[in-house]
Amino acid sequence: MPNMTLRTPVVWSDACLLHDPKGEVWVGVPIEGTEIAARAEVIRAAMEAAGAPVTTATPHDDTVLDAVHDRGLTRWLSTSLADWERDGFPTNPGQDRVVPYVFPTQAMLGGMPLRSPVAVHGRAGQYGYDTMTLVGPGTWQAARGAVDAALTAVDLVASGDHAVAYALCRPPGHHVTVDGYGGSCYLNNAAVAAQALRGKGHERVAVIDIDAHHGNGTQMIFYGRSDVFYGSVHVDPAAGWFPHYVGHADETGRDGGVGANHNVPLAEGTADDRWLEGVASLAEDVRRHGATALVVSLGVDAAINDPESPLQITDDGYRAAGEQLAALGLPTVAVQEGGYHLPSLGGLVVATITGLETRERRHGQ
Ligand code: SP5
Ligand code: ZN
Repeated sequence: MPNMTLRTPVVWSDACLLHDPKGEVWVGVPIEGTEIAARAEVIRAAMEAAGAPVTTATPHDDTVLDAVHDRGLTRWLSTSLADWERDGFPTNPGQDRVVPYVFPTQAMLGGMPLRSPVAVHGRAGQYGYDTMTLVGPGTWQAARGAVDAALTAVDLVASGDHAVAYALCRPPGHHVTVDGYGGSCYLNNAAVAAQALRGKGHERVAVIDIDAHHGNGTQMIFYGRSDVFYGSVHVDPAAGWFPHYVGHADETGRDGGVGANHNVPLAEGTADDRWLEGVASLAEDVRRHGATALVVSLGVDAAINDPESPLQITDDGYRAAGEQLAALGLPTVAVQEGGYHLPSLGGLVVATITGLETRERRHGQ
C-alpha cells in the first residue's frame, strides 16, 4: 500500500490515566484489575508510531452528559469516594475504593419503592450493578476526561475537518446505562458521542459496537428511541458471558425504538469470517436506518489473544471491519472500549483505524 501514515486524529486526555482499578472483586475474590492505564499508553504509542496526530481533549460542559445519564449517577461517581473515606472504610474494614455489597434488584424489592439509603455502603448498590467496577481516587476525573475526549472527537468530525476521529477513551463506557455503572465502565462515552452528534444536527445516528461484549448500557439508553440505532456483534451472553442478562437476538427495541436495535450474539470460538458477516449485517442496518453519522464502539477484546473473551478475531479481521464501516461513507467517531492483551492492543486499534480511514485519506486530498 502506498502511504500508510494514519491521518485520523487521536483525541487524548491525560486525565484518563488517573483511574487505577487496583483490584476488582470477582465472584467475591479480589483479583487484579485488567482495565489499567497502560492500555491507553500502548494504544497511543502504536497510533503515534503509525503517524496519527494526537489532539488534546478540550473541556466540555455537562449538557450532553446530562442528556444521557441520570444526575444521580454523575453525582454519585463524583462524590461517593469522599463519603466512603469520611465513614472510614479505608481503615475499617480496609477497602479504599467504593464497592457495593447489597443490590436493590427486583427480587429484593418486589415492587417496593426504590429508596436511597443513608449509608454510603448501602447506597453503592443503587448505581453500581456489579462488584468489579470500583470507584477510587481519580476514577471520576478519568471518566469525565474520557467524555471530554469523545465530545472533542465529535467536534472534529462535525466541523467537517475530519471524516473520522478516534477518542482514546479510558475507562471504557458501553456497559453504563442511564443510571447504572459496571463492567469496568463509569460513563457511556459512545452514547455521549451519539447524543452529541444528534445535537449537531444529525437527525439519525448509528452506534455500531464491535467490542467482544454486548454494550448493554448503550442499548438501554437508546432502546425506546428511533433516532439512534444500536447494533452489536459480541460473544453470546446465553453461552455464559458478561453482561449475562442482556444482549440477546430478540432484543429489538421498545415503543418508538422498535427495529432500531440489533444484536448479533456469536458462539465461543467465532473467527473472522462469521464475525465480519455480523458486522456487514449491522452496516446494512445502518443504511436502512438512514443514519447520517456513525459512532463505533471500538473494543478490541474480540481479538484472538484477549484474556476476557473467547472470540478469535485477527488484526486483518479488525481492519476489514473498519473497511466495511468506512464504506458507509458517514462522518465517524470511533470510541475506545475494551481490549486487554497489552502486546496486541496497539496493532488491533491501528488495524481498525487503517480500515476506517479509507475515507479520511480521500477527505484530506
Ligand atoms: C469494557 C469491557 O470490555 N468490559 C468487559 C467487562 C467484562 N468483565 C467480566 C468478567 C471479569 C472476570 N475476569 C476475570 C478473569 C479471571 N480469569
Ligand atoms: Zn469488552
